[in-house]
Amino acid sequence: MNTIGKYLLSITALIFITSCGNNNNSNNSGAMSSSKAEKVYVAPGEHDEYYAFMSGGYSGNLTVYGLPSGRMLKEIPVFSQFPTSGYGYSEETKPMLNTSFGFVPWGDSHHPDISQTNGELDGRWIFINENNTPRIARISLETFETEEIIELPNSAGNHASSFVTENTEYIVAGTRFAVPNPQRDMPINEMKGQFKGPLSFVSIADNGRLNLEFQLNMPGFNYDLAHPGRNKSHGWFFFTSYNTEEANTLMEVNASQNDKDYIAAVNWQKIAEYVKNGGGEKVAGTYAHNVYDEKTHTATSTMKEGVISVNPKDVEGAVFYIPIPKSPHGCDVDPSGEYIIGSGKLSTDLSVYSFEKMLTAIANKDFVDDSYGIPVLSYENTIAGVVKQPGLGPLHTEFDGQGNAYTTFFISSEVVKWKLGTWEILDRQPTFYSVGHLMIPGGNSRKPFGKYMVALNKITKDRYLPTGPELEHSAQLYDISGDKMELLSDFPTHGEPHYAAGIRADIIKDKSKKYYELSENEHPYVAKSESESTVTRNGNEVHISMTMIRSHFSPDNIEGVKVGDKVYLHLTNLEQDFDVPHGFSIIGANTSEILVMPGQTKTIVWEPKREGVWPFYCTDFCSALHQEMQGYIRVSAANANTPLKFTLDE
Ligand code: K7E
Ligand code: CUA
Repeated sequence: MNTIGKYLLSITALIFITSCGNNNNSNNSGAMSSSKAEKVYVAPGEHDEYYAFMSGGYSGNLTVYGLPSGRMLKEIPVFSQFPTSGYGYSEETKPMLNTSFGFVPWGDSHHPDISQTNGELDGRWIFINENNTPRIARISLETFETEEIIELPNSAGNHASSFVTENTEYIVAGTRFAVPNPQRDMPINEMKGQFKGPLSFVSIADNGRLNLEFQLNMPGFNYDLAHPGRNKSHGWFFFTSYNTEEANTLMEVNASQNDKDYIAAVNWQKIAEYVKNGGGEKVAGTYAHNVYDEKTHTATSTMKEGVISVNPKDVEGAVFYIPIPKSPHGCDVDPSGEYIIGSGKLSTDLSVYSFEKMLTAIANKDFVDDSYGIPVLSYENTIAGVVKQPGLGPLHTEFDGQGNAYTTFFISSEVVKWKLGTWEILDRQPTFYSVGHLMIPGGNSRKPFGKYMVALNKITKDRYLPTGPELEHSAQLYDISGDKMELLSDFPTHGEPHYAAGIRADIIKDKSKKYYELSENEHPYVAKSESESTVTRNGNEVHISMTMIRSHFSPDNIEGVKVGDKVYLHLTNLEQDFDVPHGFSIIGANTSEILVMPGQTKTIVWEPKREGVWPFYCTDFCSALHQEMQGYIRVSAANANTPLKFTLDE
């Protein structure tokens, strides 16, 4: 949303300035503010009622907050190396960041979405997209660790994901940038009709395993956001697109020429059936599929080749376009599955489409046009209603399960509550400042928990103490249990949370893993007790299986390592107790420390460059004698014949 943001900022600087005025804290005094404080106060030792998972945007990660307190509970590394835990630095996790472009240490994550059963959040996994090097990740909500990352070939700018269908059958991913498919060397200004916009359909097995089933090779527009149908519209997916102009330069002007762009309505069940019956053709496409195994504590990366591509014209009755005014962004489906809300960023009104009317128009072959062979339905025959002049720059809509919708307006910097069916505006509340997405826990399911709403704001300005030119972004928590939305609190968020996913805490908290069973550890270099710790040499490779327990390493003195060796330190944390990690670091290592959870094994590589006696230590304050948790490795000259020796207390 950065680019959109800047664009809208530049064309509407005046409106923006007025909306970012100094009307903050207007109703925060006295008794009112103390009753608000009570609503967000979670006493020491007590737990929050909801988890909120915020995308990290350009941090590539996912952060976990408690609601209503706004306390940050954890940062989960997903697409970016994370020295705090060693993710992407340890030998076991480096494969997670492998791609067809090689090792990519960073990602841009926008939209988390929690798995569902029968349209309700089930709390098994959370998925999140990566925009820049198109990928989707699956994170376990038992371990809060990234377990799987699949790359999406032939796609560029995986923005319209990772939204899941109501039984977690599929995640779809759009391509934000139209690109040649297959990629090839060609003049950019010949893109019209030549570039494509493949939409990827990734299936999810019962054990969570992701599989790229097929890609729908759509015309070369930019597919921006998507949501699955639910309830009555289950089986369909809806994508907003922009740049139906197929412009390739000065997009802020040239991609805003047409009065209307399209929502693509895709009957994925029909296409899945078609593919199951042998439809589609296998086209080129190289992609990495990375899976983390909880037993070996190790990830493997497999490079895959080829993907089934479906031409939308080949599956009759599966793909349609619905006209939508002026550069749409958000595309949201209400809990009943009947209403599809498209937010034209430059439109003054909000268009709401009817799923039933769409089906009728399709049955009557009521088409007004076709675009590259895809039937275009009429606006008039699909529109359910229009929310008149709700605000400026609508982006995203969520639902409370009580028949109300909440839409964010970036330019007028507010959230507007309106009624589904009557389209009347019920309330509006300012946000500070320039809200992007909003999140109601479960807001993307059949059963939202309509108690809180979080506005995810782009600009922070004067809300907190200044911290130089860069301020963390800001979230605002609203109580939406009454007729009017009530702003309760602000809290800073890390990176750029575009979207977030919330869930009632009791659905997942009791399943949260406390430690890994040492007896189930199948890492090839595990040492399950101090007596199993070893040092072995194989040419110039030295493998050290070392244990950690409060408050020493075994072994803690090692000799016989030489300059030019490649030393693999395999660390096993012997603790079988909740929340007792140990860390490991050694001077001269060209990697981060690693943090090893109880029962887990992790490896760092150290290539000693100079002779000497080099210390290592535990990085996590684990006991009163944490500071004593240390040791030495003696490094001799490359041609020395110092015997290999390792001891703990001689
Ligand atoms: Cu609107 Cu990436 Cu969902 Cu940003 S996107 S706000
Ligand atoms: Cu182990 Cu500090």
